[in-house]
Amino acid sequence: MKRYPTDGLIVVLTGAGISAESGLATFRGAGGLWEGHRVEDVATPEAFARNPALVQRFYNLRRAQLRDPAVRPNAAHRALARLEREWPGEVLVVTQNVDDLHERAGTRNLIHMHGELLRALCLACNDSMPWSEDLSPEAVCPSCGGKGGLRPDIVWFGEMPYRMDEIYDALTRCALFLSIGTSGQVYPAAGFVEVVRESGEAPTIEINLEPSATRSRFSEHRSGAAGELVPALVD
Ligand code: BV8
Repeated sequence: MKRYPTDGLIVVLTGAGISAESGLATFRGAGGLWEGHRVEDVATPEAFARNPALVQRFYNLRRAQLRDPAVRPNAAHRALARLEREWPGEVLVVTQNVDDLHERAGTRNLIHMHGELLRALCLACNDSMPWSEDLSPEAVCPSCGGKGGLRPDIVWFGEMPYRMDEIYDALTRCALFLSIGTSGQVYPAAGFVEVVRESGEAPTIEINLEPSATRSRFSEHRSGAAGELVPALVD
């Protein structure tokens, strides 16, 4: 980060591409399909109401993947954790991802704006709790005495992402904005670069295998694998 002589706030947005080299499938890599279903058709409250077993299976399979010892943080996750340790200013990672690879790499200042695969939400009392096993329609909430069923604590399409006030506050204050491994197709995350541009002169850098849908809004684009380009940038 020698090229950026500042100790200001760095905001880093990450998407599924940063976890691809850890073996986790991206959304659009498989053409946005899972077992023939469009993700946008499975990751919705309507899909869960219509066919809870299908939606639970979608997340149980992905949760089980996280338990696979072969799925580990990669060099990009580790470089961001090092940046947080070594940067003189604050570093905030805002991830669209629901995996726990940033935490396992050592990142502390982290917002999961789309929720977390390893947490469940009670349909009755709205309590969120750690949950690493399979979720079934029969699972009941321990907080409200079994009155409510449990859903994945995931932000579905049509639902409000988490901690948006904190995210927008950081975007308007940041001295540098990095976007890593996202196709820029899902809002409001895809609009974050605009918030930064409207707030001042902070450089905005996109690191992605290919130009994203919002590439033209970034001051710089670096094409390539996050596992190579993020450590190189942090150095
Ligand atoms: C909301 C949890 C309002 C689920 C997810 C029409 C136009 C514009 C917007 C909308 C519209 N209709 C509806 C909307 C809004 C909608 C939206 O944006 N839809 C899109 C599809 C058009 N958004 C919402 O509904 C959001 N909520 O707007 O609420 C509101 C207001 C008031 C009150 C209530 C509500 C909620 C969106 C959140 C949905 N949940 N995730 C789950 O994970 O199962 S989104 C899902 O997509 C994931 O979180 C994923 O991370 C995210 C974005 O995808 P990416 O991360 O970018 O992944 P993708 O595969 O697309 O791209 C990966 C990239 O990495 C690729 O470019 C690839 O080239 C690159 N790559 C691959 N390998 C590597 C790499 N790069 C570097 N290195 C590598 N090795």
